[in-house]
Amino acid sequence: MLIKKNPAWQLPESAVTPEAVFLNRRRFMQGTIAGAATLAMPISFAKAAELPPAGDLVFSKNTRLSTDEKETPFEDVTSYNNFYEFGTDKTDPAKYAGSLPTRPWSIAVEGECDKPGTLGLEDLVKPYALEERIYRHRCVEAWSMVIPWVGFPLSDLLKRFEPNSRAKYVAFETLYDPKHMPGQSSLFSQIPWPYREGLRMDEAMNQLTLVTVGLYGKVLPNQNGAPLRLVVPWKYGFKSIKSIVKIRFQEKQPETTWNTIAPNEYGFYSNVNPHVDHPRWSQKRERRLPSGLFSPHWIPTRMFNGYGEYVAGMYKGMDLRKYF
Ligand SMILES: Nc1nc2c(c(=O)[nH]1)N[C@H]1C(S)=C(S)[C@@H](COP(=O)(O)O)O[C@H]1N2
Ligand SMILES: [Mo]
Repeated sequence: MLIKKNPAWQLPESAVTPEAVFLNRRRFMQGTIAGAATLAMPISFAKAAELPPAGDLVFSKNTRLSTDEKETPFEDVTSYNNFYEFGTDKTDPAKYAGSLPTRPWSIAVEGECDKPGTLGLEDLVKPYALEERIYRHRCVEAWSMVIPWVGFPLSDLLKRFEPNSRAKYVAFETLYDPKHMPGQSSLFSQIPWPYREGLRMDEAMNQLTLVTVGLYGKVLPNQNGAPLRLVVPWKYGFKSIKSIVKIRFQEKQPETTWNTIAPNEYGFYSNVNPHVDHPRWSQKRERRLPSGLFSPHWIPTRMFNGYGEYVAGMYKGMDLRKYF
């Protein structure tokens, strides 16, 4: 079984304390405060997640798993989006996602597990202390951002449903709501809704894989996948599925949206890989946002988006050209 009780990498509970309460009011303090003061706090103060419909979140910073690269401004992160349920233009999600009702919201967890069930958003999120992780985000279209996400490890959530030994993959589905998602009712849409994604079990349990409920210290804006989305930072952005309503453990590799539409262009794995080009463009470099006509800000793309030390081991012996 892939599930360990107390993996060594887990944030110590002592790092999750009411310190977070004031950490959250502190975009001005860039350093880390974790350390002596935090360690002295009793673990009983560990804060369960509270998820208001909007506004500030309470969290601690995971500096170990955060990059110190310059963050992409909030404005770009929330106005240059891919969320085809709301249209295919980068500006469509910010224009149209605002009216999506994200409360009440429930998530069904089913398939190869001993404790399946459907939970309301609040119950699903409540047991977990939130942490901030500043990750690189690399879209398959060759642009990238640096985003301070707020969330908790997917592994912690999945364990709770007690996946069985046949659970080799995890499948995810986005909400289907054509009334509020104009892209789903569009006659021009080529996408078989709902949007679907999937991970191999070890990828889902990897410490980097984050269930995300916020960014820049605030509740996730709708255009970024409210109320709850995945962030898988070593894979192309389309693996980071938004506005999730269903999670299913399964023995077979899940069918995923982009792989189904164009299997020769978008693989199931879709690990960021500068050595395997997209059939229509190079993946050797990326435009780091903010990026302008006169300062496009091209930078080299890194294997596994720079997260190789955490993830390369999962692909040992695999031909990453074949399993792209
Ligand atoms: N449901 C759904 N999830 C999705 C998408 C989408 O169209 N629908 N787009 C993906 C793509 S291509 C990217 S790059 C990221 C963008 O996330 P962001 O807008 O928060 O930067 O979301 C991913 N998740
Ligand atoms: Mo993307």
